[in-house]
Amino acid sequence: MTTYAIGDLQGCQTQLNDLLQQIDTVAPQAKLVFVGDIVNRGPRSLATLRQVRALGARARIVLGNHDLNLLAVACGLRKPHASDTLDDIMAADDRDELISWLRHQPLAMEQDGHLFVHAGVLPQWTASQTVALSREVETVLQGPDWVAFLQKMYGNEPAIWDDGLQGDDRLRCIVNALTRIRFCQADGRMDFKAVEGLAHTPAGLMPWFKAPNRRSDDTTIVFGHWSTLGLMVLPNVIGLDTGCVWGGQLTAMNLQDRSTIQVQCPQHQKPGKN
Ligand SMILES: [Mn+2]
Repeated sequence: MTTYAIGDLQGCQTQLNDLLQQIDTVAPQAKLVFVGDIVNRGPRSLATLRQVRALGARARIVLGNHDLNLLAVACGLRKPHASDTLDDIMAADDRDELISWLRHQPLAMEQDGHLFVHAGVLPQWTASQTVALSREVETVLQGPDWVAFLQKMYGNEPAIWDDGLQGDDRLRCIVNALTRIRFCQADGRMDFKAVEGLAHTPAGLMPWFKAPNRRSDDTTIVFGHWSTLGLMVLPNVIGLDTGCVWGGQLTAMNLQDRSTIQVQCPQHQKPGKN
């Protein structure tokens, strides 16, 4: 069975439609995995979320930082950012069902020998450990205390992993790695300032997937989140955020032969935000 991994949608539902039609032409019934940031910044967050959910068992997703932001806005913890485009979801009849569905999605998952995350993986984690740590977050997010958890989720510390981390610090570190990381130090200490591509790598930092002795390097990791990186294809690393909301493309990759399908997108947001 063919599987296509699909980069950040960010509410670009017109392009999602185009892309799905093209996939159906070459591989009808192909399985789909979305690498997160389904919503926000683009023009059609509600329609995008509904469409991905309606794909049912054919599609799986991992949550991105914008998807978590939607959950925080939906439960009243955060005010929408000026460039957020979540109002149509907030006003939708099926809002509660959509939010509940989103809240029950994973932050990391393995399928067909690939590990899927929105942003990245810390060098201390194996692929299976990454999924187990993601489960710790999912258990809380899907449980009765999910609003209290979201309230404590935001913040940049602790920026470095330690197996002994506990409670909110532990969950925050896991969420930040899986949904926000781009660059880190050699020891895996996360940086949250640099948002440019590899040509602008700050001194002392490296992309998370180049960290030395990364314990997940025996597994191909598929991720999104980093539009300034563009399409990144290495033997064991596939970055798929090609910046559709910024006027780039929406990219799908066939994970069997690594062929791509891309849809060009109009620019909905000016670069400079993430
Ligand atoms: Mn993101």
